[in-house]
Amino acid sequence: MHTYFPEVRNPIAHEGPDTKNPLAFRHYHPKRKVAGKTMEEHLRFAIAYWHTFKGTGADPFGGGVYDRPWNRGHDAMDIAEKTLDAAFEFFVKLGVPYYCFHDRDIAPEGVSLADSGRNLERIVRKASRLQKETGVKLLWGTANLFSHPRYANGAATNPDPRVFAHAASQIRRAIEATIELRGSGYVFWGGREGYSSLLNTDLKQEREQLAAMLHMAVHHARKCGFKGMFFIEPKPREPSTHQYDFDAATTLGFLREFNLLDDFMLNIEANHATLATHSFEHELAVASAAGKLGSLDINRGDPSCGWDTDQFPNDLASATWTLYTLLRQGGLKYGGLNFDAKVRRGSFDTIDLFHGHIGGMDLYARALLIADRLWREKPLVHAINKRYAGFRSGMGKKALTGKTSLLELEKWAAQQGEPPLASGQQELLENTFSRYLYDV
Ligand SMILES: [Mn+2]
Repeated sequence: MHTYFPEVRNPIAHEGPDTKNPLAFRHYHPKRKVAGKTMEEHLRFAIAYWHTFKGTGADPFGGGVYDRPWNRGHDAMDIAEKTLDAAFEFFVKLGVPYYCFHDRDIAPEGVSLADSGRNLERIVRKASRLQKETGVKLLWGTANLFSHPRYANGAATNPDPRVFAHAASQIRRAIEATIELRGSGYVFWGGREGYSSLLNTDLKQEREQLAAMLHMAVHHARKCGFKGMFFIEPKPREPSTHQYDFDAATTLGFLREFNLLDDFMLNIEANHATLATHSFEHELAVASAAGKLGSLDINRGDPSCGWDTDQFPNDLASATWTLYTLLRQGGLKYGGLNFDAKVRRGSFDTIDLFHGHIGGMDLYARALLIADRLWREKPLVHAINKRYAGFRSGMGKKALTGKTSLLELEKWAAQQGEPPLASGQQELLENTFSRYLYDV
Protein backbone atom coordinates (compact mmCIF):
# COMPACT_ATOMS: atom_id res chain seq x y z
CA MET A 1 0.00 0.00 0.00
CA HIS A 2 1.14 3.56 -0.74
CA THR A 3 2.60 5.40 2.24
CA TYR A 4 2.30 9.16 2.68
CA PHE A 5 4.61 9.40 5.67
CA PRO A 6 7.63 7.19 4.81
CA GLU A 7 9.79 9.15 7.29
CA VAL A 8 7.83 7.54 10.15
CA ARG A 9 8.14 3.78 9.77
CA ASN A 10 6.61 2.73 13.11
CA PRO A 11 4.01 4.25 15.40
CA ILE A 12 5.48 6.94 17.67
CA ALA A 13 6.55 5.26 20.92
CA HIS A 14 7.03 6.47 24.50
CA GLU A 15 10.78 6.57 25.21
CA GLY A 16 10.79 8.60 28.44
CA PRO A 17 11.87 12.13 29.43
CA ASP A 18 15.55 11.59 28.59
CA THR A 19 15.17 10.61 24.96
CA LYS A 20 16.66 12.86 22.29
CA ASN A 21 14.58 11.23 19.56
CA PRO A 22 12.27 13.93 18.13
CA LEU A 23 9.92 11.21 16.84
CA ALA A 24 9.23 9.74 20.29
CA PHE A 25 7.04 10.72 23.23
CA ARG A 26 8.84 11.87 26.35
CA HIS A 27 5.72 12.11 28.58
CA TYR A 28 2.71 10.77 26.67
CA HIS A 29 2.27 7.14 27.57
CA PRO A 30 -1.30 6.28 26.50
CA LYS A 31 -1.77 3.28 28.79
CA ARG A 32 -0.23 4.87 31.91
CA LYS A 33 -2.79 5.14 34.72
CA VAL A 34 -3.36 8.54 36.31
CA ALA A 35 -6.15 9.10 38.85
CA GLY A 36 -7.91 5.86 37.90
CA LYS A 37 -7.92 6.34 34.13
CA THR A 38 -5.33 5.97 31.39
CA MET A 39 -3.66 9.04 29.91
CA GLU A 40 -5.45 8.25 26.65
CA GLU A 41 -8.83 8.28 28.43
CA HIS A 42 -8.11 11.56 30.21
CA LEU A 43 -6.73 13.44 27.25
CA ARG A 44 -8.92 12.17 24.39
CA PHE A 45 -6.66 13.76 21.75
CA ALA A 46 -8.22 14.52 18.39
CA ILE A 47 -6.67 15.61 15.08
CA ALA A 48 -8.27 18.52 13.23
CA TYR A 49 -8.74 17.25 9.67
CA TRP A 50 -8.93 20.75 8.16
CA HIS A 51 -5.60 22.12 9.38
CA THR A 52 -3.57 18.93 9.36
CA PHE A 53 -4.58 17.55 5.96
CA LYS A 54 -6.26 20.42 4.12
CA GLY A 55 -4.15 23.31 5.39
CA THR A 56 -2.18 24.93 2.58
CA GLY A 57 -0.11 27.48 4.49
CA ALA A 58 -2.20 30.31 2.99
CA ASP A 59 -2.43 33.53 5.01
CA PRO A 60 -3.88 37.02 4.35
CA PHE A 61 -0.74 37.93 2.36
CA GLY A 62 -0.33 34.87 0.16
CA GLY A 63 -1.76 31.62 -1.14
CA GLY A 64 -0.87 28.01 -0.49
CA VAL A 65 2.72 26.80 -0.14
CA TYR A 66 2.48 23.16 0.94
CA ASP A 67 2.79 20.43 -1.67
CA ARG A 68 1.09 17.49 0.03
CA PRO A 69 1.31 14.18 -1.86
CA TRP A 70 -2.32 13.37 -0.98
CA ASN A 71 -3.51 16.58 -2.61
CA ARG A 72 -2.55 15.37 -6.09
CA GLY A 73 -5.14 13.37 -8.05
CA HIS A 74 -7.24 13.22 -11.20
CA ASP A 75 -10.31 14.84 -9.65
CA ALA A 76 -11.63 16.21 -6.35
CA MET A 77 -13.03 12.86 -5.17
CA ASP A 78 -9.77 11.06 -5.97
CA ILE A 79 -7.96 13.66 -3.84
CA ALA A 80 -10.55 13.28 -1.06
CA GLU A 81 -9.99 9.51 -0.96
CA LYS A 82 -6.21 9.89 -0.95
CA THR A 83 -6.45 12.46 1.85
CA LEU A 84 -8.53 10.04 3.91
CA ASP A 85 -5.90 7.30 3.43
CA ALA A 86 -3.15 9.73 4.45
CA ALA A 87 -5.19 10.88 7.46
CA PHE A 88 -5.70 7.37 8.84
CA GLU A 89 -2.03 6.54 8.26
CA PHE A 90 -1.19 9.67 10.29
CA PHE A 91 -3.70 8.85 13.09
CA VAL A 92 -2.28 5.35 13.49
CA LYS A 93 1.38 6.39 13.35
CA LEU A 94 0.80 9.20 15.86
CA GLY A 95 -1.40 6.97 18.05
CA VAL A 96 -4.31 9.39 18.51
CA PRO A 97 -7.74 7.94 19.29
CA TYR A 98 -9.95 10.61 17.62
CA TYR A 99 -10.33 13.02 14.71
CA CYS A 100 -12.71 15.88 13.89
CA PHE A 101 -13.90 17.16 10.51
CA HIS A 102 -16.02 19.66 8.60
CA ASP A 103 -18.11 18.16 5.79
CA ARG A 104 -16.11 20.02 3.13
CA ASP A 105 -12.73 18.88 4.51
CA ILE A 106 -13.47 15.25 3.92
CA ALA A 107 -15.61 15.52 0.76
CA PRO A 108 -15.69 18.22 -1.94
CA GLU A 109 -18.71 20.37 -2.69
CA GLY A 110 -20.44 19.09 -5.86
CA VAL A 111 -22.39 20.86 -8.60
CA SER A 112 -25.68 20.63 -6.65
CA LEU A 113 -26.90 19.85 -3.15
CA ALA A 114 -27.61 16.26 -4.21
CA ASP A 115 -24.16 15.89 -5.79
CA SER A 116 -22.46 17.27 -2.64
CA GLY A 117 -24.52 14.83 -0.60
CA ARG A 118 -23.39 11.87 -2.74
CA ASN A 119 -19.73 12.93 -2.37
CA LEU A 120 -20.10 13.06 1.40
CA GLU A 121 -21.88 9.71 1.59
CA ARG A 122 -19.15 8.02 -0.47
CA ILE A 123 -16.36 9.37 1.74
CA VAL A 124 -18.29 8.54 4.92
CA ARG A 125 -18.54 4.89 3.76
CA LYS A 126 -14.77 4.79 3.30
CA ALA A 127 -14.15 6.56 6.63
CA SER A 128 -16.43 4.08 8.38
CA ARG A 129 -14.39 1.19 6.95
CA LEU A 130 -11.07 2.81 7.94
CA GLN A 131 -12.38 3.48 11.48
CA LYS A 132 -13.26 -0.22 11.84
CA GLU A 133 -9.86 -1.31 10.52
CA THR A 134 -7.82 1.03 12.74
CA GLY A 135 -9.97 1.60 15.85
CA VAL A 136 -9.66 5.37 15.37
CA LYS A 137 -12.93 7.14 16.26
CA LEU A 138 -14.71 10.33 15.29
CA LEU A 139 -14.85 12.84 18.14
CA TRP A 140 -17.11 15.37 16.42
CA GLY A 141 -18.28 16.54 13.04
CA THR A 142 -19.40 19.92 11.78
CA ALA A 143 -20.42 21.73 8.59
CA ASN A 144 -18.28 24.31 6.82
CA LEU A 145 -20.72 27.24 6.52
CA PHE A 146 -18.15 29.94 5.85
CA SER A 147 -15.87 29.13 2.87
CA HIS A 148 -18.31 29.12 -0.06
CA PRO A 149 -19.14 32.57 -1.55
CA ARG A 150 -22.87 32.03 -0.82
CA TYR A 151 -22.06 32.38 2.90
CA ALA A 152 -20.28 35.74 2.52
CA ASN A 153 -23.08 37.40 4.53
CA GLY A 154 -23.58 34.54 6.96
CA ALA A 155 -25.24 31.12 6.89
CA ALA A 156 -27.97 30.78 9.55
CA THR A 157 -27.83 34.58 9.97
CA ASN A 158 -27.94 35.34 6.23
CA PRO A 159 -30.68 37.80 5.17
CA ASP A 160 -31.66 35.48 2.28
CA PRO A 161 -33.75 32.45 3.35
CA ARG A 162 -32.41 30.51 0.32
CA VAL A 163 -28.90 30.70 1.78
CA PHE A 164 -30.36 29.73 5.18
CA ALA A 165 -31.92 26.68 3.47
CA HIS A 166 -28.59 25.70 1.86
CA ALA A 167 -27.00 25.83 5.30
CA ALA A 168 -29.87 23.71 6.69
CA SER A 169 -29.14 21.06 4.06
CA GLN A 170 -25.44 21.02 4.87
CA ILE A 171 -26.13 20.78 8.61
CA ARG A 172 -28.65 17.96 8.06
CA ARG A 173 -26.15 15.93 6.03
CA ALA A 174 -23.20 16.68 8.34
CA ILE A 175 -25.25 15.56 11.36
CA GLU A 176 -26.21 12.32 9.62
CA ALA A 177 -22.55 11.74 8.64
CA THR A 178 -21.55 12.30 12.28
CA ILE A 179 -24.17 9.79 13.45
CA GLU A 180 -23.07 7.26 10.80
CA LEU A 181 -19.46 7.57 12.00
CA ARG A 182 -20.53 7.35 15.67
CA GLY A 183 -19.21 10.79 16.60
CA SER A 184 -19.90 11.73 20.22
CA GLY A 185 -20.42 15.40 19.43
CA TYR A 186 -21.61 17.81 16.77
CA VAL A 187 -20.11 21.31 16.71
CA PHE A 188 -21.43 24.70 15.62
CA TRP A 189 -18.99 27.50 15.24
CA GLY A 190 -20.18 30.61 13.53
CA GLY A 191 -17.34 31.69 11.30
CA ARG A 192 -19.63 34.17 9.59
CA GLU A 193 -22.54 34.28 12.04
CA GLY A 194 -22.18 37.91 13.04
CA TYR A 195 -22.07 41.30 11.41
CA SER A 196 -19.56 43.61 9.76
CA SER A 197 -21.74 46.74 9.91
CA LEU A 198 -24.76 47.64 12.02
CA LEU A 199 -25.94 49.87 9.14
CA ASN A 200 -27.21 46.83 7.23
CA THR A 201 -27.87 44.45 10.15
CA ASP A 202 -30.98 43.57 12.12
CA LEU A 203 -29.23 42.06 15.11
CA LYS A 204 -32.41 40.82 16.80
CA GLN A 205 -33.55 39.11 13.58
CA GLU A 206 -30.16 37.43 12.99
CA ARG A 207 -29.92 36.02 16.52
CA GLU A 208 -33.45 34.62 16.18
CA GLN A 209 -32.51 32.99 12.86
CA LEU A 210 -29.46 31.38 14.45
CA ALA A 211 -31.54 30.02 17.34
CA ALA A 212 -34.17 28.67 14.92
CA MET A 213 -31.48 26.80 12.99
CA LEU A 214 -30.01 25.29 16.16
CA HIS A 215 -33.46 24.11 17.32
CA MET A 216 -34.09 22.42 13.96
CA ALA A 217 -30.66 20.76 14.08
CA VAL A 218 -31.28 19.36 17.56
CA HIS A 219 -34.75 18.18 16.54
CA HIS A 220 -33.44 16.40 13.44
CA ALA A 221 -30.46 14.82 15.17
CA ARG A 222 -32.52 13.47 18.07
CA LYS A 223 -35.11 12.12 15.61
CA CYS A 224 -32.24 10.25 13.88
CA GLY A 225 -31.14 8.77 17.22
CA PHE A 226 -28.17 11.04 18.00
CA LYS A 227 -27.27 10.52 21.67
CA GLY A 228 -24.21 12.75 21.63
CA MET A 229 -23.73 16.37 22.66
CA PHE A 230 -24.03 19.58 20.67
CA PHE A 231 -21.25 22.08 21.13
CA ILE A 232 -21.00 25.78 20.34
CA GLU A 233 -17.53 27.20 19.95
CA PRO A 234 -17.32 30.84 21.04
CA LYS A 235 -15.28 33.24 18.90
CA PRO A 236 -15.53 37.02 19.13
CA ARG A 237 -14.69 38.20 15.62
CA GLU A 238 -12.66 37.53 12.48
CA PRO A 239 -13.60 37.63 9.69
CA SER A 240 -16.71 39.52 10.85
CA THR A 241 -16.50 42.56 13.12
CA HIS A 242 -18.59 40.86 15.76
CA GLN A 243 -19.77 37.27 16.11
CA TYR A 244 -22.85 36.44 18.16
CA ASP A 245 -21.04 33.68 20.08
CA PHE A 246 -18.46 36.20 21.33
CA ASP A 247 -17.18 34.34 24.38
CA ALA A 248 -18.25 31.68 26.90
CA ALA A 249 -20.41 34.01 29.01
CA THR A 250 -22.16 35.51 25.96
CA THR A 251 -22.78 32.08 24.45
CA LEU A 252 -24.20 30.70 27.69
CA GLY A 253 -26.56 33.69 27.76
CA PHE A 254 -27.60 33.02 24.16
CA LEU A 255 -28.31 29.34 24.90
CA ARG A 256 -30.32 30.27 27.98
CA GLU A 257 -32.29 33.01 26.17
CA PHE A 258 -33.32 30.66 23.37
CA ASN A 259 -33.92 27.58 25.54
CA LEU A 260 -31.05 25.53 24.08
CA LEU A 261 -29.09 24.90 27.26
CA ASP A 262 -30.23 21.27 27.69
CA ASP A 263 -28.72 20.08 24.39
CA PHE A 264 -25.57 22.20 24.22
CA MET A 265 -22.22 22.51 25.91
CA LEU A 266 -19.30 24.75 24.96
CA ASN A 267 -16.22 23.91 22.93
CA ILE A 268 -13.59 26.35 24.19
CA GLU A 269 -10.67 27.26 21.92
CA ALA A 270 -7.53 28.80 23.39
CA ASN A 271 -6.90 31.20 20.50
CA HIS A 272 -10.54 32.32 20.40
CA ALA A 273 -10.29 33.12 24.12
CA THR A 274 -7.32 35.41 23.56
CA LEU A 275 -9.02 36.94 20.50
CA ALA A 276 -11.85 37.87 22.91
CA THR A 277 -9.21 39.52 25.17
CA HIS A 278 -9.70 36.77 27.76
CA SER A 279 -7.26 34.09 28.81
CA PHE A 280 -7.91 30.45 27.89
CA GLU A 281 -8.01 29.80 31.64
CA HIS A 282 -10.80 32.38 32.10
CA GLU A 283 -12.95 30.86 29.36
CA LEU A 284 -12.46 27.36 30.80
CA ALA A 285 -13.38 28.63 34.26
CA VAL A 286 -16.58 30.31 33.01
CA ALA A 287 -17.70 27.25 31.03
CA SER A 288 -16.81 24.77 33.78
CA ALA A 289 -18.48 26.82 36.53
CA ALA A 290 -21.71 26.64 34.50
CA GLY A 291 -21.30 22.85 34.13
CA LYS A 292 -20.96 23.40 30.38
CA LEU A 293 -17.31 22.77 29.54
CA GLY A 294 -17.74 20.02 26.94
CA SER A 295 -14.74 20.04 24.63
CA LEU A 296 -11.51 21.96 23.99
CA ASP A 297 -9.45 23.24 21.07
CA ILE A 298 -5.96 23.27 22.55
CA ASN A 299 -4.10 25.61 20.18
CA ARG A 300 -2.53 28.97 21.03
CA GLY A 301 -2.30 32.45 19.54
CA ASP A 302 0.71 34.69 19.19
CA PRO A 303 0.66 37.60 21.67
CA SER A 304 2.49 39.85 19.20
CA CYS A 305 -0.02 39.16 16.40
CA GLY A 306 -3.74 39.78 16.81
CA TRP A 307 -4.89 37.01 14.46
CA ASP A 308 -6.33 33.60 15.11
CA THR A 309 -2.99 31.98 14.30
CA ASP A 310 -3.93 28.50 15.61
CA GLN A 311 -0.41 27.49 16.64
CA PHE A 312 0.49 24.30 18.47
CA PRO A 313 0.36 24.61 22.28
CA ASN A 314 3.62 25.00 24.24
CA ASP A 315 2.70 26.70 27.52
CA LEU A 316 3.00 24.29 30.46
CA ALA A 317 1.29 26.60 32.96
CA SER A 318 -1.75 27.01 30.73
CA ALA A 319 -1.91 23.29 29.90
CA THR A 320 -1.64 22.41 33.59
CA TRP A 321 -4.46 24.76 34.49
CA THR A 322 -6.53 23.22 31.70
CA LEU A 323 -6.04 19.68 33.00
CA TYR A 324 -6.62 20.84 36.58
CA THR A 325 -9.96 22.29 35.45
CA LEU A 326 -10.86 19.00 33.77
CA LEU A 327 -9.89 16.87 36.80
CA ARG A 328 -11.94 19.14 39.04
CA GLN A 329 -15.06 18.71 36.88
CA GLY A 330 -14.58 14.95 36.44
CA GLY A 331 -13.23 15.00 32.86
CA LEU A 332 -14.94 15.21 29.49
CA LYS A 333 -17.72 12.80 28.60
CA TYR A 334 -18.44 13.75 25.01
CA GLY A 335 -15.58 16.00 23.95
CA GLY A 336 -11.82 15.81 23.94
CA LEU A 337 -8.65 17.78 23.35
CA ASN A 338 -8.81 18.69 19.67
CA PHE A 339 -5.63 20.31 18.39
CA ASP A 340 -7.21 22.77 15.94
CA ALA A 341 -3.61 23.81 15.29
CA LYS A 342 -1.66 24.28 12.11
CA VAL A 343 2.02 24.22 11.30
CA ARG A 344 3.44 27.57 10.23
CA ARG A 345 3.49 28.75 6.62
CA GLY A 346 7.25 28.12 6.51
CA SER A 347 6.96 24.57 7.87
CA PHE A 348 6.47 22.85 4.51
CA ASP A 349 7.49 19.30 5.28
CA THR A 350 5.01 16.55 6.15
CA ILE A 351 7.27 15.60 9.08
CA ASP A 352 6.54 19.03 10.60
CA LEU A 353 2.98 17.74 11.19
CA PHE A 354 4.41 15.03 13.45
CA HIS A 355 6.63 17.47 15.35
CA GLY A 356 3.70 19.81 16.05
CA HIS A 357 1.43 17.08 17.38
CA ILE A 358 4.09 15.16 19.33
CA GLY A 359 5.08 18.36 21.15
CA GLY A 360 1.46 19.16 21.99
CA MET A 361 0.69 15.63 23.21
CA ASP A 362 3.80 15.58 25.40
CA LEU A 363 2.96 19.00 26.82
CA TYR A 364 -0.53 17.92 27.84
CA ALA A 365 0.65 14.56 29.18
CA ARG A 366 3.17 16.31 31.41
CA ALA A 367 0.51 18.82 32.42
CA LEU A 368 -1.81 15.95 33.38
CA LEU A 369 0.78 14.54 35.79
CA ILE A 370 1.30 17.93 37.43
CA ALA A 371 -2.43 18.71 37.56
CA ASP A 372 -3.14 15.28 39.09
CA ARG A 373 -0.73 16.00 41.94
CA LEU A 374 -2.12 19.51 42.41
CA TRP A 375 -5.63 18.06 42.59
CA ARG A 376 -4.68 15.20 44.94
CA GLU A 377 -2.76 17.39 47.39
CA LYS A 378 -5.30 20.22 47.09
CA PRO A 379 -3.28 23.29 48.18
CA LEU A 380 -5.46 25.56 46.03
CA VAL A 381 -8.68 23.86 47.12
CA HIS A 382 -7.75 24.38 50.77
CA ALA A 383 -6.90 28.04 50.16
CA ILE A 384 -10.19 28.69 48.36
CA ASN A 385 -12.27 26.79 50.93
CA LYS A 386 -10.67 28.81 53.71
CA ARG A 387 -11.26 32.06 51.83
CA TYR A 388 -15.02 31.52 51.45
CA ALA A 389 -15.58 29.62 54.72
CA GLY A 390 -17.74 32.44 56.11
CA PHE A 391 -20.45 31.57 53.57
CA ARG A 392 -20.65 27.90 54.65
CA SER A 393 -22.47 28.59 57.92
CA GLY A 394 -24.20 31.26 60.00
CA MET A 395 -25.21 34.53 58.38
CA GLY A 396 -23.17 33.86 55.21
CA LYS A 397 -25.14 30.68 54.56
CA LYS A 398 -28.44 32.42 55.36
CA ALA A 399 -27.59 35.12 52.80
CA LEU A 400 -26.79 32.59 50.07
CA THR A 401 -29.96 30.60 50.64
CA GLY A 402 -32.28 33.60 50.66
CA LYS A 403 -33.11 33.32 54.37
CA THR A 404 -32.14 36.84 55.40
CA SER A 405 -32.70 40.45 54.33
CA LEU A 406 -30.79 43.67 53.86
CA LEU A 407 -32.13 44.90 57.20
CA GLU A 408 -31.04 41.80 59.13
CA LEU A 409 -27.62 41.92 57.44
CA GLU A 410 -27.26 45.57 58.42
CA LYS A 411 -28.00 44.74 62.06
CA TRP A 412 -25.47 41.88 61.96
CA ALA A 413 -22.81 44.07 60.30
CA ALA A 414 -23.22 46.66 63.05
CA GLN A 415 -22.75 43.96 65.73
CA GLN A 416 -19.66 42.56 64.00
CA GLY A 417 -17.86 45.89 63.68
CA GLU A 418 -15.30 46.60 60.97
CA PRO A 419 -14.19 43.25 59.42
CA PRO A 420 -10.43 42.57 59.57
CA LEU A 421 -8.61 42.78 56.20
CA ALA A 422 -7.75 39.35 54.80
CA SER A 423 -4.99 39.04 52.19
CA GLY A 424 -5.91 37.35 48.90
CA GLN A 425 -2.40 35.83 48.98
CA GLN A 426 -2.09 35.87 45.19
CA GLU A 427 1.71 35.82 45.24
CA LEU A 428 1.82 32.95 47.72
CA LEU A 429 -0.57 30.92 45.54
CA GLU A 430 1.36 31.79 42.37
CA ASN A 431 4.48 30.46 44.07
CA THR A 432 2.61 27.30 45.09
CA PHE A 433 1.46 26.76 41.50
CA SER A 434 5.02 27.37 40.21
CA ARG A 435 6.40 24.89 42.71
CA TYR A 436 4.17 22.16 41.28
CA LEU A 437 5.01 23.22 37.72
CA TYR A 438 8.77 23.33 38.01
CA ASP A 439 9.97 21.72 41.23
CA VAL A 440 7.96 18.63 42.18
MN1 LIG B 1 -8.70 29.44 15.90
